[in-house]
Amino acid sequence: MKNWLTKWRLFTVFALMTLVLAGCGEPFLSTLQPAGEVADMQYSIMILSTIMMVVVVAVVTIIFVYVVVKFRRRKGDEDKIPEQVEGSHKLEVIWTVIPILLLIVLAVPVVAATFDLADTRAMDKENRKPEDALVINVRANLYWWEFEYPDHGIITSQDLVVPTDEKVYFNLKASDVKHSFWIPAIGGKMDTNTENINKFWLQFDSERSDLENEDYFYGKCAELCGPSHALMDFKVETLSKDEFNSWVKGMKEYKATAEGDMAQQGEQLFEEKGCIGCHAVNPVDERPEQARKGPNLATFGERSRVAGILEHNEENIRKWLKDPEAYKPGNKMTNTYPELEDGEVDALTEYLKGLKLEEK
Ligand code: HEC
Ligand SMILES: [Cu+2]
Repeated sequence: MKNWLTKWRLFTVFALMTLVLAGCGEPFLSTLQPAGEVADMQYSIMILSTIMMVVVVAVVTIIFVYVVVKFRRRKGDEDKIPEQVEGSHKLEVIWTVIPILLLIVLAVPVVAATFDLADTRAMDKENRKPEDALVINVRANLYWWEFEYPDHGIITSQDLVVPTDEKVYFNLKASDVKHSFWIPAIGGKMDTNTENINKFWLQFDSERSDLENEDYFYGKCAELCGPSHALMDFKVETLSKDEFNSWVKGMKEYKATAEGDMAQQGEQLFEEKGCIGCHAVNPVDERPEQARKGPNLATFGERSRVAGILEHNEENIRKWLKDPEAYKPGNKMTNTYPELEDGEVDALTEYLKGLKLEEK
């Protein structure tokens, strides 16, 4: 009876694991469906090492079964001792050389790829021009992301916008605790630290960026950083070079506006309630980064998510402003402003919804 129970318990665990793993594999979020040069490289190394592991396991299993069958104790032969191979020179050499060969086969592409991925000379070049190599400074914060385009003097939050089919170079750092920057379908990940800047590059493939159901690739924080770590998501929007250039132009000229009474009331509240102390509403923000305590809200009206996670609609904006703690425990906005009346929430929501790049 007990035996039977244990067996079924194990079965249930495996069945559940299969179910959970079946949730992986969305193209906008999967290492197994690479959509860029870096992800391709990492994927092929994964495949190579998996094949090698499977071959090793298979060969060892076959030898094991063969030995068990061949050398089993037979009736009548109970006292017979088979030939002893301890210290056999030949065998020792064989099983030392094979792993060495396997390691070499694995090491050569891994080391080559490592150097390739770490090659950020283009971004450090003296007199680098923005056309040669696009550089983006990523700053990870509890629990939001900031993307600064130093060549263009603009800042975005939560939504990373990149051109396709070219190398994009990243300076990575964190402003509070260690986080990790990861776009599963594109490559990575790399830690963002508080005490130094890590650098790497990624490339976003135009063809494979044509996602069927999602408009965006998903980015994640891959280093446990606090209660809302799992909610520290960002989106990646991929644009052709031309589209990207006109986006940059639009962002440089962008000025937050409030149209209509309600939105203007919201704009006023945004200052009175101290929101402006943490949130800029324009992409050109020359304050030092310590002063940028919350996500830049420029173009917030056209984001696909509120706070990186909630679907972007009026109701969710209201809910977030009323009680951010309910959606992202431990976030740095909770309790930093007086409680808002319903009318105030309405006005603020109207103002935020109107922060758009379009039709400007
Ligand atoms: C002490 C600084 C601070 C103040 C004051 C503050 N916020 Fe925030 N806000 C933040 C932080 C930090 C986040 C990011 C939370 C997260 O995602 O973990 C945030 C997130 C948001 C978001 C979601 C942003 C996004 O990118 O999706 C909105 C909208 C927002 N705040 C509006 C407001 C409004 C309106 C006020 C004023 C009533 C306000 N905030 C006051 C720090 C602040
Ligand atoms: Cu994090």
